[in-house]
Amino acid sequence: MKEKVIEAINAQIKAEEESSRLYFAMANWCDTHGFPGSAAYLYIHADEERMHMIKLVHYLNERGAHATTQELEKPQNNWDSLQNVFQDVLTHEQKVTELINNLYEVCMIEKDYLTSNFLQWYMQEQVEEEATAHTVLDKLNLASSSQGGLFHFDKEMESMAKTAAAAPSA
Ligand code: OFO
Repeated sequence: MKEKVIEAINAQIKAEEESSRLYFAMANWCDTHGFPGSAAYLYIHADEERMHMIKLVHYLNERGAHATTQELEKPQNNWDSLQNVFQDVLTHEQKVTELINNLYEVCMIEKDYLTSNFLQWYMQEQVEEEATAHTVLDKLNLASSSQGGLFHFDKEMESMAKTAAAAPSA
């Protein structure tokens, strides 16, 4: 594999692990602010990001390169409200989409068509994750305008967490 592609994938490995830790920190915040359903959903999201990281690690190693374990940024730990948490989820997913696009571009420049093919899975995943983050935020904005709305929103997040936990992992 070309060095530039290896470097770019290692950078994405770090980014996926940082995403996992950010969602983990958000889950902890929800857990301690009366939103157990949102916490359950975000704990699962944290696990999924870790799985995205591991998938990249295996890919690099299988192709004869070497995935590296890197120093990570400390994630944010406090938010002003549940709305801020889920707004940050959306903003973060949009940032990850940009990172995946940039990674794809490196592969195209380096003519690494196998890796660009491998990245299709991540691109599809980003489409789904951004769409889900938008839907969740819309629901939360609606819920926050009615009395008891946040309680019901949190219950809905609990059932989304159950569905996600039951889904086969990719
Ligand atoms: Fe939600 O992002 Fe990983 O890839």
